[in-house]
Amino acid sequence: MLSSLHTAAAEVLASADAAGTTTPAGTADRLRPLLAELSEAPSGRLDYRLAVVAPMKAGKSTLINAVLSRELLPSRGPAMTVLPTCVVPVAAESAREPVLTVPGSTIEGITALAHQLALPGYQPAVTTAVWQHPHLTAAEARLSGTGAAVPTHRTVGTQAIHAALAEMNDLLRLALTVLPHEELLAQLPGLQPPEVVVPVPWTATGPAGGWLVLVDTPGPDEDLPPGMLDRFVTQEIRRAHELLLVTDATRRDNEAEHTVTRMATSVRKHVFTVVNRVDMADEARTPSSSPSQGSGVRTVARQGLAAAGVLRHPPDGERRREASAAARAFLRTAFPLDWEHHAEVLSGAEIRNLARRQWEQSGVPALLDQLITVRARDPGAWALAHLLSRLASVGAPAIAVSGRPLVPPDGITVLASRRQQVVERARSLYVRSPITWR
Ligand SMILES: Nc1nc2c(ncn2[C@@H]2O[C@H](COP(=O)(O)OP(=O)(O)OP(=O)(O)O)[C@@H](O)[C@H]2O)c(=O)[nH]1
Ligand SMILES: [Mg+2]
Repeated sequence: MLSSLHTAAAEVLASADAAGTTTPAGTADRLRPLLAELSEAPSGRLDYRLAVVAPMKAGKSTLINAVLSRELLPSRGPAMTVLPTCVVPVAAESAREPVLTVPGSTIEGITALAHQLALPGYQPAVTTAVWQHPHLTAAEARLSGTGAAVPTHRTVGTQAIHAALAEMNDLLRLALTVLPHEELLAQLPGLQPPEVVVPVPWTATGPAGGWLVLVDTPGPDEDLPPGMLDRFVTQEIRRAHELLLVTDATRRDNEAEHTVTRMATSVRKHVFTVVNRVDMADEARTPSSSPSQGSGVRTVARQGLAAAGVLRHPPDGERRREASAAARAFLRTAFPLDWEHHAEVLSGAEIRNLARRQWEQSGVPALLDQLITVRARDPGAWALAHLLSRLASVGAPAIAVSGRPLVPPDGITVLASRRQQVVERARSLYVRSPITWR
């Protein structure tokens, strides 16, 4: 459907680049970045990217895990995420288990960093870094092993993916802490986000006709070499169609929150706001309305994740061991001081009822209802609407500019009319979607 638009856009650009010609101001600059998206579409994959951005430790990874109903992305008390990670939720029938794919360029980049870190000259710096950040001990141990620090291209299953992502992120964190700035700058641009396709209970979308991609990002305010993580975050903000800005209810109105909010709002994309960790903040510090960007919800991601773990397993399903591990993890979160007592006295049905209540109270269902499931129903349509609206701003049909030849003579008119044809077609294809086609 979009190939005719790509041809028209390429013709406008080719004419605009020809010597001595004039196009309406800014046309080429606005059109050029769209060309890649227009040519990607005929290959059948239209992504709608929703980037999750926040200061460090606001709970980005935990929130995505809660949405996925499984502990897939690594999270912990000390700083964790370095490399942005794409997550594609699909219908449970489309995939039995989550599958992680790491791009070849990322494997090469991380392998090169691992080899550098393993050089004897860096040993003292690595030892000091691990002494300061004991959670990196495992990454150091893998470096001295034989090639075990190298990520593999494909990994299947929640636990294996969790471990693989934790390894990759910790290795990168060690590299960011130890290696000189210039050497890192040479490797980092080659690191493309890994991608995990995950079965979830709340969508019927298979891997066809457009994918919703949730992008987990690092906290740009981390105490690492300046600019390193900003670069990843800025790139994902630029690539995203829409942003999910998470703020931490226990750390409101500080410099970190202002920085991330500025980064998110500077690009003029729709921002949906989540105030997370509301269980840890007193009401006085958490205004009931969300920050300035309009729509938003308040969440307790950790509670949502623990409850979802219980609810994901059918009460009489085959995976009993996993179900009882999920029940224990849930009770540990719900009753940190005496969870063992609750494990003894509560029946399976009582634990499920409690989990259902806590899931509802966690705010995660509200996030699903207000934002995520709406986008997941027709991600291709949302991506297309976004693309068409950006194309609409490229240039009005050309009018003569101070007597000089106008180029393309009618290229922009052709582009505009093809765009209109695509809009009409999309209107008839996606009649039930809440998108306003313009
Ligand atoms: N009490 C409470 N803890 C939470 C909540 N959400 C996340 N956490 C905990 O906060 C810690 C940090 O969560 P992460 O998901 O790693 O946060 P993040 O924003 O991804 O962190 P970085 O990737 O390091 O920037 C973990 O120990 C989570 O279990 C919440 O709503 N309430
Ligand atoms: Mg994280």
